[in-house]
Amino acid sequence: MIKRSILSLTSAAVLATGMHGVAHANDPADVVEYRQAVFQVTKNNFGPIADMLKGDIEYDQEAIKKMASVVEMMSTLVEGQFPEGTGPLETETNALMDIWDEPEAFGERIAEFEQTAVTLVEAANSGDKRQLAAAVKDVGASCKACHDDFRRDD
Ligand code: ASC
Repeated sequence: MIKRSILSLTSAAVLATGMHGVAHANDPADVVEYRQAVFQVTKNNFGPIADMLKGDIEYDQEAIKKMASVVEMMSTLVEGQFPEGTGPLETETNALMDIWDEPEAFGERIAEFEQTAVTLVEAANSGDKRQLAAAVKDVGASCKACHDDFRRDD
């Protein structure tokens, strides 16, 4: 009896998750919300590393390692978050049409972000401040290059 309730609870949860998945795939606003959240988490974890290097906030090696690994994880979530139908013609977004007009160039920018983020993790784990500063510069340049070409200026 108890087993059966657990089973039906599980199927309810699976069903709910599945339904959410379908909604996510079909509703451009949900896709935009998700990708903006990814970039928000990226910013909230990348910014403090730069601030610590500048001495604006207290340097914390363990926090840096954690934040760098979050940035790296976020970088792996960008690919696939700009499907057809989620551009400025279809929904409210700062993403420029160039993303869909120049998918190869956009793909290269995403790949750059992923690569520089891996370098950031390596630098964070090394504990070498100069290596970290170089990696932060490269990640920042990758953010900026993509924003310059593919994000609407506010
Ligand atoms: C950040 C942040 C960005 C990038 C970009 C780099 O900290 O929020 O969008 O760095 O400004 O030029």
